[in-house]
Amino acid sequence: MTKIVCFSYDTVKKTDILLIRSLGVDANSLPQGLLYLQSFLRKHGYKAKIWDRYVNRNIFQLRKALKNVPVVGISAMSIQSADAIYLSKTIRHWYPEIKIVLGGVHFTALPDTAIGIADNVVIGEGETAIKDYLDSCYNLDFKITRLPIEHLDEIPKFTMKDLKPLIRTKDHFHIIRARGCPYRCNFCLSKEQRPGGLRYHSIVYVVDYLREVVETFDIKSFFIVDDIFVLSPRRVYEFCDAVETQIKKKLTFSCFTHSGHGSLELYKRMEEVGFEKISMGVEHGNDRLLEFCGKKTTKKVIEETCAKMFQANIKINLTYILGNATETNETISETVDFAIHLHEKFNTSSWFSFMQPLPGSALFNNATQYGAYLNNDLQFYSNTNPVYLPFGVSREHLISERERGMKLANKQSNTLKSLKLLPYVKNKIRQLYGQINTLSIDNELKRVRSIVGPVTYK
Ligand code: B12
Ligand code: SF4
Repeated sequence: MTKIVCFSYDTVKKTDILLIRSLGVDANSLPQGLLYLQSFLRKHGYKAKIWDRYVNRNIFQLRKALKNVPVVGISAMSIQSADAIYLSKTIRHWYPEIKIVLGGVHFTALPDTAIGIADNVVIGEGETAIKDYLDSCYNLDFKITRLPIEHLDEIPKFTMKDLKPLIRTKDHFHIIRARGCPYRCNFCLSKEQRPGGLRYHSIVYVVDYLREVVETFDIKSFFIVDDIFVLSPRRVYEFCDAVETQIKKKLTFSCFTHSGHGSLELYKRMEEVGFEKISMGVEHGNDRLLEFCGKKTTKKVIEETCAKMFQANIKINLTYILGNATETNETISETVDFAIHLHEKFNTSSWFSFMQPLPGSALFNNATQYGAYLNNDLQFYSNTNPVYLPFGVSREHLISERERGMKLANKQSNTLKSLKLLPYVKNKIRQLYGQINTLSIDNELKRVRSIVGPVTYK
């Protein structure tokens, strides 16, 4: 398609679009989705800039940055949706002529909620959609859906210049090797939400990018945030070989696995090249619930997978969900007991979340069939506040069992603590820094909430 010039100043090369990541709870992450859009747009001749609200929350500076920008793209997960609504309305008020496009997992799940606050909404992966939107001079139907990009390497690597202002920590720098997951857990994105299937970047693409990040920012600790990194053993070996031969510095990695995937040899090989911690969603300590929620695994398989990682000398971080549909007080206790058992056997660390029926998940559509909302305001969804209660479970039991789990499934002996004094102190300093940062995010979120009011769709 020929590119139509929408603005007379196009030739001077001003910003074609400002991409904003909205604010929610903090996770020290990078706005990867927006970085992908920026790179893809650059390849097609457009200049996109990123405004990350986690980096800069100053609303007056944002107003200034928007001068002469024709289009704004705002990205949100559900916990960031209040901020996205606030930004849309505020920008519309400041600059009625600016086109506003909403995107990201929240608006993909609930596109109709963009009506009245934005000009357009992009459903699903946004690279081709946003390019077509700019190509058309903002003249597409309200809801824009395009096929996901099949070959991920078609999106150029993020440049170091783009990354520089967005890096807030050198710890666990996020990278992506693949998109997609073959499982369909009832609390995660449903099939309709991600039609693209499993796709990988080539090894050359990933390792070149890794090397550039290491050399430019002296970053040595990486978190590969693919849904399940170990799905294809061949690709994991390929990654390990490439890191070993092509990167001169000693790096550390963490990633997600899924029970039943990865042999002992594979985990040993991963440990050799620097994988020091692997996270796995266990979710439930009851086989019926593991089947019901879509994890397609059993307690036995989970334990076997932990045993392999433990033998390979990799630290194991396990996450659990309390309060899924069809749970009872007994199954909640079984989950906590299972977590304590795995902790005692494999020294795992454990994190317990209360179930949150998130837009885009199967549970969001049928939650009230199995239980009741305690609070359906998306702004208050968090891992530590129960917002949903299955019919067979009491609130008190849910809360007290989480406390028991957090205490006993993370217990560390004093001798172990004192032996690891340095990492312990480092961790405390990091926590303190995190708390200060979170405080200022919390203040901005409080302000936004008081303006937007409740965000409820159920
Ligand atoms: C990696 C990951 C994380 C990482 C990093 C998160 C991050 N902010 O970068 C960590 C582990 C820190 C994390 C934490 C959380 N996560 Co998370 N996470 C993911 C995961 C597995 C991949 C995200 C990713 O990087 N995708 C790759 C990029 C390329 O995709 P993308 O961001 O969606 O962007 C594309 C499109 O959405 C679109 N797009 C996005 N924005 C825009 C904007 C415009 C204008 C346009 C046009 C297009 C567009 O185009 C992009 C490119 O194609 C997803 C599941 C998934 N597969 O998506 C869950 C997921 C996004 N996480 C989820 C949740 C709930 C959380 C937490 C709230 C969990 C918790 N309770 O603590 C926290 C929140 C942290 C935070 N404040 O960011 C949910 C969100 C559900 C929802 N309805 O909001 C998901 C979908 C998983 C699930 N449960 O279903 N997460
Ligand atoms: S929870 Fe994990 S395994 Fe389940 S669908 Fe989501 S990413 Fe896949």
